[in-house]
Amino acid sequence: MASKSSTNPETSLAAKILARKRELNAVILAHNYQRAEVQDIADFVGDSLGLSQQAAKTKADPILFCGVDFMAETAAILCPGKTVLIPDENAGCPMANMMTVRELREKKAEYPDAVVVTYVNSSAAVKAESDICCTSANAVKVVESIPRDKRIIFTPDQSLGDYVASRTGRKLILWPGYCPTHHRILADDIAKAKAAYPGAKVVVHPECTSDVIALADHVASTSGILKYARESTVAEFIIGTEIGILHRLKKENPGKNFHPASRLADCPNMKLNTLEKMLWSLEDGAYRVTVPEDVRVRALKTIERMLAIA
Ligand code: CIZ
Ligand code: SF4
Repeated sequence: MASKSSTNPETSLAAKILARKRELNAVILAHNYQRAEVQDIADFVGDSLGLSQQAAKTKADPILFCGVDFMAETAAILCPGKTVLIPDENAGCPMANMMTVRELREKKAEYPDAVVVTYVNSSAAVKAESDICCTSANAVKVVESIPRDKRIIFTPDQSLGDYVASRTGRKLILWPGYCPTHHRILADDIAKAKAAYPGAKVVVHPECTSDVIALADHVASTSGILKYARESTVAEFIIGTEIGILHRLKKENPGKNFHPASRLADCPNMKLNTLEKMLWSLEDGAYRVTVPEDVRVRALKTIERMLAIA
C-alpha cells in the first residue's frame, strides 16, 4: 500500500516545488494574506515591504513572490537585475487600480504646493509620480515627518488616510480609494464578535472603515497585528483584517484564540496564488514582473525617502 504522503497531491506538489526551487536557487516569499499552504512552503512570510527587503538581501534569484502585483513590483524596484516572478498574472490589487498616473497629475495640478504621500498599495508608475511612500506600519511617522505648513495629498487609501489624519491631527487631501476586502468588515460584525467573546481584544487594520476602527483596542499593519498578538498577555483576539493572516497568528501562538471579525474579508486576488501555479511559475519562468528603468529609478527614490524616516 502506498504511504499516505506519496498519494497526497499537495505533498507531492510541495516536494516538486522545493526540488525546482533548489535547482534554480530561487527564494519563495509569501504575504501574510496568502493561502495557508502557500505560506507554509515559503522561505519568508511577511508584509510587502519586509518581503521586498528580504528579496534585496538574499543571494537567491529568481524571486517567486506570492502576493499581488504591486508587491512584486516593489521587489523589482528594490532588486534591479533579479528576476521577480508572480504565480498568477491576474493577482492585482483593486485599491491600487483605483488611481492612474493621469489622475494623480491632475490632482497635483490642483494643489501644486502639496506633498504626495502614496501608500505602498499602488503601481510603480504612481509611486514614481509621488514624493514619498508609506506602508500601514509607518504611515503616521511618514506624515509626521512632513513640515506642518505643507499640504499633503494622501493616496490611494481613504481609510488609511483618514486614520492617519486622526492620529496626527493633520488635514489631508484624501484620494477616494479603498480596499473592498477590508470594507466588508462591518461595525456590526465587531459588535457581535465582542458580545460573543467579551474578554477578547479587538485588533484591526487601518484599511478598515472608521466606524470599525473606532471599536478597536489596537489598530495596526499585518506585522503590527502579529507583534501585538505575540506580546499581549491576553489569550483571545477578534481580528479585523484579511483572513489569510489567521493561519500565521494561530501557528505562532498555539495557546491563544483568534476569531475573524468577518469571514467575508477574504481577498480573491491574494487567493489566486496556489501551489500548482507556484510550480508552473518556477517551471516556466512566468509571470515575470518588470518595471521600466526610468519608472523604477523614480519609484525607488519615493521608497528610499520612506526608508530614511521609518
Ligand atoms: O504592506 C503590506 O503588506 C500590506 C498590504 C498590509 C500590511 O498591513 O502589511
Ligand atoms: Fe488590495 Fe485589499 Fe486585496 Fe490587499 S486585501 S490586495 S489592499 S484588495
